[in-house]
Amino acid sequence: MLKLLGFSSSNYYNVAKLALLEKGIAFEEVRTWTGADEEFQPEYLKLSPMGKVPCLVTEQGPISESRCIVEYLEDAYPEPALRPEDPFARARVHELCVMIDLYLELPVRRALGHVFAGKPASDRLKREVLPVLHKASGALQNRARFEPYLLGDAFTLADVAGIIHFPVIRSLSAAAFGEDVLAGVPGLDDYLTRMEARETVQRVRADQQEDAPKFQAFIKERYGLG
Ligand SMILES: N[C@@H](CCC(=O)N[C@@H](CS)C(=O)NCC(=O)O)C(=O)O
Repeated sequence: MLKLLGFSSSNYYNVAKLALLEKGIAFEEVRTWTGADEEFQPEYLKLSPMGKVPCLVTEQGPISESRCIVEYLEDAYPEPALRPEDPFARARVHELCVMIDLYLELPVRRALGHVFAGKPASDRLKREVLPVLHKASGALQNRARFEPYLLGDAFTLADVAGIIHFPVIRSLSAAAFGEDVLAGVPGLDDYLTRMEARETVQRVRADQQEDAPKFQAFIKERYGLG
């Protein structure tokens, strides 16, 4: 059986997990903390070379990077499909996923240390990150349709990315920069309310809640934060 390594407080872990749940693929969860380095579980680097979660362990070997994991799942378990058949529509799904990953989640993640430490972001970080987030919020408004899903009438990998990452982007940007950078996206609030009602998303959220105190204890012990 497939094994998914990581922890339920991680949004990237939850991207892979939500795709597995939506596709109805059996998998076992193996709680694995990050922080792989020379003193801390270096053996994990054999599974996930950058030391990150999630990691999916298949019969053929491990795969890291959430985007690569979900693309693998689409190729290896085509039904139900979370990508359109049409090449252009498929590229549009991929485009939105990449925009969410690279221009929203990754920049706002730079503020994570400040938020864990209970401090606002530095002026420099704000200057560097906020313009990127504003531009990406515009890009999202340019592409997203919310009819009823992010890119139209089918639930796709773009929804998997959106459902999991948008709430994190909103709360982190509000905490670090005093501004929810997605607040002005028309249709987003209703979309997220609809998506939170999905059974698969509720399972992800319940596990996330259960994991939260354990994750907090981990970062306190490992990094003295939280
Ligand atoms: N690009 C990676 C990002 C994964 C990631 O950053 N995961 C975090 C947890 S949410 C992590 O493992 N952080 C530990 C580290 O960066 O050393 C993906 O899409 O899987």
